[in-house]
Amino acid sequence: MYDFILVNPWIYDFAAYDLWARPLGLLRLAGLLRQEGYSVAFLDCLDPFHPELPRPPRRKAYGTGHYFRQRVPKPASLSDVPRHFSRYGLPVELFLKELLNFGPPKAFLVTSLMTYWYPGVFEAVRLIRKVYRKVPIYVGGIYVKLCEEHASRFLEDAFILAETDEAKILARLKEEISPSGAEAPHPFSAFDLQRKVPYIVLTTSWGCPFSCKYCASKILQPVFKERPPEEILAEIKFWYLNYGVRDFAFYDDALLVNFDRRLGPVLESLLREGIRVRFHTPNAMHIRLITRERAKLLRRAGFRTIRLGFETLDPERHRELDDKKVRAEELEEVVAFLREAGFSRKEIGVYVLWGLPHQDLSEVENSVRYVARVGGAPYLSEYSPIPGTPLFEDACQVARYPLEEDPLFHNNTIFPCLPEPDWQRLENTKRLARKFRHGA
Ligand code: B12
Ligand code: SF4
Repeated sequence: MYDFILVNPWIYDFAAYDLWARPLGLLRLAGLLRQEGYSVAFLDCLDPFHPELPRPPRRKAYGTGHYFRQRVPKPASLSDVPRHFSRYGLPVELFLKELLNFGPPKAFLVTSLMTYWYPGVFEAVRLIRKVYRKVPIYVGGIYVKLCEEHASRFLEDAFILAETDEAKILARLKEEISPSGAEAPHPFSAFDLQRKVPYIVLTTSWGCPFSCKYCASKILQPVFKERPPEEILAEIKFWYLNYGVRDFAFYDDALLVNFDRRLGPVLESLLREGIRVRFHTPNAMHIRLITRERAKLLRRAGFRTIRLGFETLDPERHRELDDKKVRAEELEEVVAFLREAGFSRKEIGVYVLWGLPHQDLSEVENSVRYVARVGGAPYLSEYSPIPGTPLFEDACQVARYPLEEDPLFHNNTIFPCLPEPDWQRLENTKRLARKFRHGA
């Protein structure tokens, strides 16, 4: 009997892609629990490598790729959105088979990510409860933290743990479940519980010193905390040497903050030791913190996917969003540093935020053109309203859905804050960004 089975639920959405998307919080907890002598198993609803999937999903560069998906009916409340809706991940029968194979544990730990992905969490809890009627189920993670009241209302069969501090989570679990005394294979996040390890995701810090009005960073991690460089280095080397991993994605909100005492020394050490890996930053980095020297070091150390948080060219919008991380004119210089260091346009993705309350599409298109003009690749990032953030109230006022009633309405794909979306015009703007990404 396992002490814990950790569950990564399905995604129900209009689109989903494995862009280095792993349940890092859950796999870190698994690693920490093993160090406390607990035996753990991992049931990954998003496993793209399950041998019994009806069709193996296509995998792409650097370990990214598609999930298996099955079309499901669109929620009635989203019927105005002209897109299909799918469940991404294992067919339900495979999930049940895995669940039975593992046998009942002392407890289940179910994670949650985007607020609007809660249907996958609910489905996992419902099925676990159907099979194992008495085993405690703990549910935590980002949706639970941001929408605790909603989770508590609908997940009556589970214990809701709206906590993001690892020490407090561990203390709570230790109070209730005693360890069987299993030996931990290593002290890092438990990626070895996956069927394959095509890449690793990690953070070097938690939280962010800035407070942009649309962002949940301060709610999830109120205090900015950093890991010692030696620990980060040891983690990268462990996966490189023992599992042959070459692709690493950082999940930090503030990867470059205090560069000279955290990321900088890690990269220098890797270079000194001849460790050749590729780094990716799907979560944006702070533009202002990239200097000419740092750009060169990032390149030499193997950074291949750069994403920069630019958001908009409009200084008034930056002020309104309390977004102090960048001024528009800083982008041009930093893209030049990166190009000089050897990054191609395609490798320098620049996020432009759209779908904000009261935002005109001409502002978005100007930003996209500007990014392309200075040599970057524009990536559109649709605004997702998040409860508890300062912008959420404005969002509620303009949204065409009751955002407070159902987190499904936070889905970025539906542009909830556009009172009357012109889907054709939105498509044209996407096309414009795509054209510039391909260097036109
Ligand atoms: C990495 C990341 C991504 C990855 C994918 C992540 C994944 N696994 O799928 C990528 C880059 C693809 C991505 C995309 C997007 N993201 Co994102 N992303 C993140 C980020 C930076 C890190 C998440 C993470 O792993 N954190 C680290 C781990 C350690 O923390 P954790 O999971 O919370 O776990 C802790 C606790 O919650 C707890 N815990 C976790 N599970 C469990 C289970 C139990 C039982 C218990 C007790 C505890 C527990 O333990 C951990 C202790 O440290 C967060 C911001 C953040 N700082 O968390 C945003 C965040 C989740 N993303 C967000 C947004 C807005 C988006 C996008 C909409 C951006 C855009 N406009 O394109 C897209 C949407 C993608 C889609 N398809 O819908 C928002 C949330 C939006 C929402 N409505 O929920 C966040 C919060 C960003 C923000 N700062 O506001 N994202
Ligand atoms: S800089 Fe990025 S992570 Fe930090 S508060 Fe602003 S949007 Fe959030």
